[in-house]
Amino acid sequence: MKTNLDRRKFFGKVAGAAAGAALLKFSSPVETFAGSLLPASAEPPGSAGTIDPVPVGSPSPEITGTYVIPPDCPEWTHHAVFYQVYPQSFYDTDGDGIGDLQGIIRKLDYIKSLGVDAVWINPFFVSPFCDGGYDTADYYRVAPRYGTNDDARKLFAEAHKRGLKILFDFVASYTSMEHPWFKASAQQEKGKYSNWYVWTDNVWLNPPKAYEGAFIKGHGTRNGQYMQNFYYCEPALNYGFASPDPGQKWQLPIDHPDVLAMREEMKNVFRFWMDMGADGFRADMAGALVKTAGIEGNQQFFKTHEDGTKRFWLEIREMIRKRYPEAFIVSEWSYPIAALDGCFHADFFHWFEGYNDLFQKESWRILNGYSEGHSYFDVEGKGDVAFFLNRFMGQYEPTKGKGYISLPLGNHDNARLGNRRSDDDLEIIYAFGLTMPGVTFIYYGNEIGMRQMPEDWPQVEGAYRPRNGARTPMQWARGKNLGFSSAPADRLYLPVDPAGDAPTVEAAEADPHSLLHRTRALIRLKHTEPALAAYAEFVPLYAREHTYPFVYARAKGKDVVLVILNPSGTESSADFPWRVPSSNLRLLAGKEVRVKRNSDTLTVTVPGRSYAIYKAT
Ligand SMILES: [Ca+2]
Repeated sequence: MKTNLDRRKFFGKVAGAAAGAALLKFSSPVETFAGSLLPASAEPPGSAGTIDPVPVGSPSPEITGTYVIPPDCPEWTHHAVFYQVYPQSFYDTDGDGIGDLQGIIRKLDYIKSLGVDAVWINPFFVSPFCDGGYDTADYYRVAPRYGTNDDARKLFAEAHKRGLKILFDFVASYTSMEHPWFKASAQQEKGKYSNWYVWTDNVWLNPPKAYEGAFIKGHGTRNGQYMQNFYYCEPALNYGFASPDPGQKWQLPIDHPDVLAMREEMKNVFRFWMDMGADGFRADMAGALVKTAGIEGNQQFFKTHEDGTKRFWLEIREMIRKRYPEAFIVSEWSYPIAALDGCFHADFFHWFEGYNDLFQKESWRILNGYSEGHSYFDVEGKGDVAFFLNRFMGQYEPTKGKGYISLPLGNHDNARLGNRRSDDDLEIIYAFGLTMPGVTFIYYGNEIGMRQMPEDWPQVEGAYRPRNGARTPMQWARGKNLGFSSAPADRLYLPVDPAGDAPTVEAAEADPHSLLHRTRALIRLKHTEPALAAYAEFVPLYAREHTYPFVYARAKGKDVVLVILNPSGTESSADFPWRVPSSNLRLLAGKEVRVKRNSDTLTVTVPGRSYAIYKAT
């Protein structure tokens, strides 16, 4: 098995240092990152990969206030909060039971009122919807159920009027099997599109074992087998093979002319939406372009930093630099070391087991049958934040100054965070998500505490559990379909939450203590506190195995913010070094905790299910 991971030394390395930034002082030892490719396994979406840990928890963490601003991240992203909209479930304006682009336009004022900077919209392109629209059948046209290209143009313009940016969903690694390119490639006759997808050259001979389970036999008139992504209906576009096997002639090199032609077409797709007014994109399965022996399924998200995959994104990034300098691109790669290496401005870091350890470790919470254990953010208080942090630091330290890591606050592939959690529990999670370094993404409805629907919920368009229970219609107000649509209830994309006390925007707006208002306050904090800039220093102060609370500092110059989180149900205390010149702590959010200062040590005693964000003044 081969590995393409460098053994790199990160100590004292400062890349692209911006004005005002001093040399970084690493207070926690990050010596080398040494990885190995994982054994091949076919895991379904929702499973997480292994990220090698790096030990953290230096005995004397230093808050220095030093930082490096990633040179290419536009100004507007430095304190940015994004709102994710799942278009089919957001707001339906024409009564067909499915959300639409006009619906998003209609709700832009609400989105703006949250205080967010930008919106990421899941795919809204022509599709047979075998996988909720990720299976694209025409990259250049809005799906009729969502509206028209003119609606998209209007959506971009209306968002811009309000100072909001819009990211589209760029699905570059596969298409729908209904895409005309794939239909042409499935024909016996050779043509322009024959090599645009990964096909073997013999239907009877199985591909090498490394690709077991990745190929579908017996489709079309072509003699061969095509490579799928997760679903059979999602054939992989052909970005070539990192090291083509000479014994397998069908494996094309990454610079094969047909591979290059396909890549050029994908760049046209990118320019098409950018020129229409989009402000960037989120890249689906960004690490999974170039194929590598031994990496299958979800494992393609991480542990892959094949030069060929990176090269494609580097070319996109170069176009952004030249043509769209205000744009922002974020990857679903979950391997920041590769994704932020000149390719993306930010990377979603959620397909790794440390993320599960935060929010969804319990099997009844993740609902994919692959996990068991305890989330750190759970009232039971049996979680382990050190497990998460060790893995986080292993990616964070070497990517400082290169781009932003995003730990999303829910998304369309995971169970809702509101899964047997109270609003108070969710607020602690959001306090964490909005004070960690990097940019924050909030999944629609989480700001009002929308709940995960039960396991027997209808499964539509490839949304098997837990996805189906997390994609239900946005809950706007009491009354018919909770204000989502005027269609009969049985025609809705998915049924709305039937609970009598299902949270709604209307009720949340009216209650000054609602989760919605508390979330807005936390979003505001991320914008106003210099030390909460995406690039500001992050210093874990107290993060012990199976212990609460979790305490860290953020700092930018003399601005220092102290974050204390205790999601467990019982009071807990911690002492940690605290060497900042200012003597007072002013509460910015949460509830006061007991704080005792003893020369260079701070002792905090934190009630159960509470948090505090302080500013050193
Ligand atoms: Ca509609």
